[in-house]
Amino acid sequence: MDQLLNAPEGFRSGHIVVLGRPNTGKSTLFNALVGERLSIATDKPQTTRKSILGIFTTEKAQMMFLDTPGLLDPAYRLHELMRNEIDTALEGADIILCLADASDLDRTFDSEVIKAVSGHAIPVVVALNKCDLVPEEQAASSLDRILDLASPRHVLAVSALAGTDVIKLRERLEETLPLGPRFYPEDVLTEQPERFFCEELIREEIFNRLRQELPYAIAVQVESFDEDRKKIYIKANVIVERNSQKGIVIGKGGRTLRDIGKNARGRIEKFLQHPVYLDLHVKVIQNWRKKDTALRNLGYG
Ligand SMILES: Nc1nc2c(ncn2[C@@H]2O[C@H](COP(=O)(O)OP(=O)(O)OP(=O)(O)O)[C@@H](O)[C@H]2O)c(=O)[nH]1
Ligand SMILES: [Mg+2]
Repeated sequence: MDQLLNAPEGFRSGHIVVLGRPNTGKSTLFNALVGERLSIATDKPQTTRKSILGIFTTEKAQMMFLDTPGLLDPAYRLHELMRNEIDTALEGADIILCLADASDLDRTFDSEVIKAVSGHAIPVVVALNKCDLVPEEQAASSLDRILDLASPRHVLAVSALAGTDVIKLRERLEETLPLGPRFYPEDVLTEQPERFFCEELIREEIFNRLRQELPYAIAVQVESFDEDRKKIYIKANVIVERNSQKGIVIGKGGRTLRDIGKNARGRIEKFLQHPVYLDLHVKVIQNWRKKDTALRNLGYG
């Protein structure tokens, strides 16, 4: 953000922080609002670990969306760092876009979420997501309850997955932004480097493929990214916490790792719009989720 770019009078801009409990559909909605699949989304809670910037620019406004990890009570150091990501994002927020899950309102719009969105001087917009999963009357009474509990500036029912009322929500956010300059050229979508997205696409593949606790014990680190070849050469390590997990990730005869690599390569090629050679390895770093140095080396915190 070196220079502010020319913008017409009346232009609006600002940071919109997407906040909510794990698995409420924040990343799915973030992608729909930005119009690009920048953030990985899976059916498992705690998919997002770092906040991700996604920029949507119109003639009238520049919306800088920040996807964040799910709000949870930290159980180990990685969780604390995830919590810090939310707090840091909130420090620079112009609007809080809070997500509740229409099919699980009590859990996703509980006292802690209400506390997290209360007491800010900035507007709060609540989106009741996953409305495709509940009858219309239920969604309507949930909207009333949200208004009763937290009196946000706006409350809207949406379905991020089906795309229902996502544009309406984006228009509402646009109107709610403060007047401000254009911070980024209009073709800029994000700030994170390509490596980061490669790591995330591999991690998404692992989340989708592996069961139970294993996805949570995994991190992905791109060790080298060489564009000076016919195919982009990417060497990436899948980090696990214990030797026994290494065997599961590799699978019988290396099959699981091969399948993860094959699918991830396809996704990365689509993302980079270029052929890729993906060199995937599995590495053990004992208890990396609990150790500051390991977490730092893996890009967390
Ligand atoms: N039926 C339905 N499912 C949805 C909707 N939005 C998201 N989902 C699903 O909900 C699950 C979680 O979505 P994510 O976008 O990863 O949720 P998240 O809030 O980012 O989750 P964390 O990053 O783990 O906090 C995925 O399986 C999505 O496909 C929706 O509007 N309707
Ligand atoms: Mg997410």
